[in-house]
Amino acid sequence: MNKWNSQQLAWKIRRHGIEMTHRSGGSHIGAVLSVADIMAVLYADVLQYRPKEPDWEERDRFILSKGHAGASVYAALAECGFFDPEELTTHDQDGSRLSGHVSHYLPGIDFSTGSLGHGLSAACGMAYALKKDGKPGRVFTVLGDGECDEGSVWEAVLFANHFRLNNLIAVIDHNHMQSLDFQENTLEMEDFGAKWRAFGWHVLEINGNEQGELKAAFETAEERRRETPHKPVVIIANTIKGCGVSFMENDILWHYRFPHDGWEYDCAVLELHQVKPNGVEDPYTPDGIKNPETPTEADDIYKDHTFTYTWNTSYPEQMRRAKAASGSSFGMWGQKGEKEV
Ligand SMILES: Cc1ncc(C[n+]2csc(CCOP(=O)(O)OP(=O)(O)O)c2C)c(N)n1
Ligand SMILES: [Mg+2]
Repeated sequence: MNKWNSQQLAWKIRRHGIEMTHRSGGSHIGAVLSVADIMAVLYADVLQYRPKEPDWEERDRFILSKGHAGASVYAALAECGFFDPEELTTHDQDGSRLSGHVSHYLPGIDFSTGSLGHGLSAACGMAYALKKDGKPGRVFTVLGDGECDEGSVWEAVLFANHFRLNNLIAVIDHNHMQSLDFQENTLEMEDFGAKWRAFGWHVLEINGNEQGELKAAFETAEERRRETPHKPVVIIANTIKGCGVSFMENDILWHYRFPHDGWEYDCAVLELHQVKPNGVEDPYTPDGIKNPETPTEADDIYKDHTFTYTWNTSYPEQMRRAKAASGSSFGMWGQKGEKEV
């Protein structure tokens, strides 16, 4: 049905994400890389849609509530046939439909996002209306973990339970980081799963950069919502911010910084080329990078850029916990040597 399998699509999302932020000087590449596997599994394996008929009544609805990662949904939509992937190069530029945060001017986007804390509420409204009208579509939304600091998220969590919205599936991109620091240094959320459970939701906790785990979780979510038709489902997907480019992983610098000309862009592209799945072409640098620049000792790489580092003595422990929770470590692509199709 789909042109790409989820491994191929995740790679495409990452490669487009690097290019789009590189060209536009736009932010949030760390957030795009962390959510890439979630988006790929959704668009390759889970969501029901018709790219040439984006308003198809029976489609599943999707809202990327962490709208600052707009590049990820744009790349997924373009690669799945909603619009020409060439348009991705206009990302975040004057006059483009592809604004830095998600815009409903694009086919396949049902709701604009970027101001955090609204996607789940909108998803609740859609799920409620579909249920009330006896329509088949499901509603999926992806939130950031830092986004869950917003009070409106928890109002929506209550609402979904009260109205028994079992056609609603939320995914949290739990990368343990927000814009300036680790989540637990900003606003403590643990035990995150227990909070959702206490609000009446089915909770599944997985590694959100492992596509096998993601696929299994979406299947379980489908079973759960049929078995217990009174509960919404949340998948807490533990991820790594920046996943797929070793020097961006778990480094908060890459929330706002874009890959600059020189070693930042060259090394990011090279790393992606090392794990390019069969059957996928790189539309920007098909042969990789000839004579790539590499970082020197003086370059700002593998240093800590979190806000609280200077005073927070528990930092190394937090780092260890974040990595353990996502079941991975720095440079995971290189270590896993994945080349699946
Ligand atoms: C209401 C609102 N406040 C602040 C921001 C600025 N902002 C953009 S991204 C971000 C951090 C979000 O962290 P998280 O939800 O964990 O997303 P991640 O980038 O880690 O995936 C913030 C505070 C915003 N977009 N909306
Ligand atoms: Mg986060």
